[in-house]
Amino acid sequence: MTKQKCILIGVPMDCGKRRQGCLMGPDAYRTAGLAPAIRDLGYVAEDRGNISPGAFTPDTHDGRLYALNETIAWTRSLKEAAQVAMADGFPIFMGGDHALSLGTVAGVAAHAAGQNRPQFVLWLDAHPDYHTPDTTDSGNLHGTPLGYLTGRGAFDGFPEVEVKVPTGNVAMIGLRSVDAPEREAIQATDIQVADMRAIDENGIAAPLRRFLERVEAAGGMLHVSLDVDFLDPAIAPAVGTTVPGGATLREAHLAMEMLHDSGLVTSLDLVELNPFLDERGRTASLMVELTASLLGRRVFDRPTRSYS
Ligand code: NNH
Ligand code: MN
Ligand code: MN
Ligand code: MN
Repeated sequence: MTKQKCILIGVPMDCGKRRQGCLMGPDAYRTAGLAPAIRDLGYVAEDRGNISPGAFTPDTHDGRLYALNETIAWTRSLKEAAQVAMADGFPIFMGGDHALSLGTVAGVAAHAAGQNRPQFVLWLDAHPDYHTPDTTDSGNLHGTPLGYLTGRGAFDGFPEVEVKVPTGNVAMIGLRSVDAPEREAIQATDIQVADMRAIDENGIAAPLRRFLERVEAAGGMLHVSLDVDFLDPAIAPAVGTTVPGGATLREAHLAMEMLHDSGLVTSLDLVELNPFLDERGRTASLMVELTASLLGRRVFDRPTRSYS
């Protein structure tokens, strides 16, 4: 990306699942020094404070879907905020759980359509989050954003997604916990998938490079949605849904470095950080380091200074 203004938006959204704590995420990122890390790289970093959901009828929590009304209210305000922020710079959404992407990506995609550019989405996550309200058995709406954004199934009460993200513009990297209805649905699409088995065999660079080439060829805008559980829980314990066997520290940094070098990334979600589950802030700090890599922090300019 060109050195532009980074706009930090706190999203203390915690209703996408039952386990609480993600509402502390935005302040954990501030405490871990996200804004100064960005400024060190030569950008302007503007923290716009925290967003709130619009008014909503309180949820009773006795339905199948958890906190449906609150999630819809967040989606409305986030979609609007994301669209506004896109016009001003490079938005970084400091979550908050992954349900926030229902709104952020909808807003970002609406902006891209206004620019006549296709929207691409990179989902870095242990999970595909490709459920619909009908297929989820947990009832946790953080498992549904990619279902919503691609126009899969009915999302009654949610704002209409005028600009859907085509499944062919989505890549999921890091998968290792996929529910049966998600697996079946994904296999029937052209979504690009690199599960952990593929990463073990071929590395993370190959599938990411392939995806970036497609974004570039299409003149697309690229939204990156980084779920803490993409990372191995040994290095990132502050998440409610730990799944062993995740990305290593170097796999994650390499992905971020390649994303920076591509110059294609136009918006970023940092999601699912639960500071209540962290160990001396190490996960929040790691997420700040990864964001710095995405924004261009590096040891040397390529090619590597090497004696070989
Ligand atoms: N697929 C599961 C569900 O729908 C888990 C989703 N949890 C996540 N997604 N953390 O990233 O409940
Ligand atoms: Mn997720
Ligand atoms: Mn996940
Ligand atoms: Mn499930």
